[in-house]
Amino acid sequence: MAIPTFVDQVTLHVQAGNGGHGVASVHREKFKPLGGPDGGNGGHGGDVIVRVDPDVTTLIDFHHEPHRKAGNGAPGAGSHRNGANGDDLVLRVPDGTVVRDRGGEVLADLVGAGTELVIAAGGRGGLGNAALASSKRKAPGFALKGEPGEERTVTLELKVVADIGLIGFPSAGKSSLIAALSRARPKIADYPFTTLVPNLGVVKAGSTTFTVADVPGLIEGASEGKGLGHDFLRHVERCAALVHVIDCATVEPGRDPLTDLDIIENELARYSELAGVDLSDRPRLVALNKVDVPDAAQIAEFVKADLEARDLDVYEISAASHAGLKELSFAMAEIVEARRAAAPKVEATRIVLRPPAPSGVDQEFTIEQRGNQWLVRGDKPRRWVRQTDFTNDEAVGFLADRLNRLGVEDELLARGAQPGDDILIGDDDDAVVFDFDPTITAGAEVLGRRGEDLRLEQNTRRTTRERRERLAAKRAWEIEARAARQRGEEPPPRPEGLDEFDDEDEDDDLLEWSAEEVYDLDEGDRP
Ligand SMILES: Nc1nc2c(ncn2[C@@H]2O[C@H](COP(=O)(O)OP(=O)(O)OP(=O)(O)O)[C@@H](O)[C@H]2O)c(=O)[nH]1
Ligand SMILES: [Mg+2]
Repeated sequence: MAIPTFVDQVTLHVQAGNGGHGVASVHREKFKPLGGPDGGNGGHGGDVIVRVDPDVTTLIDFHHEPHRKAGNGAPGAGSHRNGANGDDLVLRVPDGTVVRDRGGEVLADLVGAGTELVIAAGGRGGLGNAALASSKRKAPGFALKGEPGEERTVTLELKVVADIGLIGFPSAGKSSLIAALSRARPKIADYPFTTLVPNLGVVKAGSTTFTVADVPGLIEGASEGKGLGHDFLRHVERCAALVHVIDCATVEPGRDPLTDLDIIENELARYSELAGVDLSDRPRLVALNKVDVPDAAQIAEFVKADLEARDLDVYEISAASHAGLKELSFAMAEIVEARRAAAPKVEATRIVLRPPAPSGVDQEFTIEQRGNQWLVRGDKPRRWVRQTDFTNDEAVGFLADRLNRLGVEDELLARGAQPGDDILIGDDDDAVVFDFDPTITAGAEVLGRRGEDLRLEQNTRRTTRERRERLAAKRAWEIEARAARQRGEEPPPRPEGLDEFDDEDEDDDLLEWSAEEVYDLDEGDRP
């Protein structure tokens, strides 16, 4: 088969850029041995984006090059130097491209110039130790790793957004007609099914420019798979009008213009039914072709009145001699103009679509029990694990702290996880396994050593999260009380349960990583 001029479906493998690693570095200067952390952040990886470009009419580039990758973020460096962000990769696609995921689910139907979809998001760059420093931890000895960019396999499908569709029997002259009307140069031959994939042509009539699609020929029973079937009719689903190209010169038995028209209409009706799209409301034009052949001219003359009696707009044409083409193309233009005038005006805004997060859950994390294994899933836990350099204890401690703040440990305890259970975090295939080693006791019977009952102890120890919450509540109350006293008013009563603050509650280490710090890092804000 010749190189297809029109590729309408292609599988594309994309890889977004990886985030650059943050770096742990300490400023060095003569006579100043410990100058503080100065490790810069890694750059973000580039996204892979598909964007509608009206100048692109085929997906053929992706057919030739189905693997695409965006740029990686550069790693950070010492002296507060941040790595450069990776370049986004913008893939230009034709108007009307439908993007599906591997499972066939539609991610986006890209219509309108500039509409774009991020099909694979770049990995975030890791923070360097300078950005991780806080008032309490002045010199972190670790940095966060850059996250890997998303990898995705999608299919791109193009429904030709043609204004006019040419339909008819094989060899009726559809390709000859589009060649006569436009600069399209499809294969033309005197055997059936010359056209295997649709051709698009751009036609100008007066001041109107529009596109015409020439699709393969239809025969009786196409809806049952005869000939080339009828699936290619999806390319004319969005057409403003359909043009019946009818061969008036055929000598095949059982063929005549009226029968041909009925058969094609019947196949269109079957397609409408099976595909769930109504084509019956599309205006029809009839082009009686090959009138340069004397017999054909006679037949055309003869059936014209019958067709017009059916309220059809009929044109006697010859794709060979170009007779009647001007009238036909102006009739097409008129329908196209009417449809454009009726269509709601599309704002030229750039629409940016993002596929939903793969997990699709609202909660920050979910926990699933499998025997004495616990699977923790969620975007944040997964990302945090990827950012962690497991060869560095401090980095692992930072991860544990972040997970605690999110409430993972509390939830595990509440669900009955026992010390020593396996905690799996991340995706099924590359989860990281931890031993459950809770820092606290929520239920004494869970953690009390033999011979002890922690419930009897006066200071029931609280989880780190609870302690932080209590501390925050106390601080809020203190501020309010002070303000009230300044106004000369009675301070509000101490909140319930906060009457005895013990040493544990006042533990300054609680503020080592303040919640704001940890979460702000997470929103991608760079200091
Ligand atoms: N005499 C004459 N022959 C024509 C005319 N239009 C097309 N033909 C011939 O009819 C044959 C079929 O033409 P195509 O344009 O390939 O027909 P098609 O409808 O695209 O056919 P498929 O692609 O097979 O569905 C070719 O041999 C053309 O030269 C015409 O106006 N006059
Ligand atoms: Mg053809």
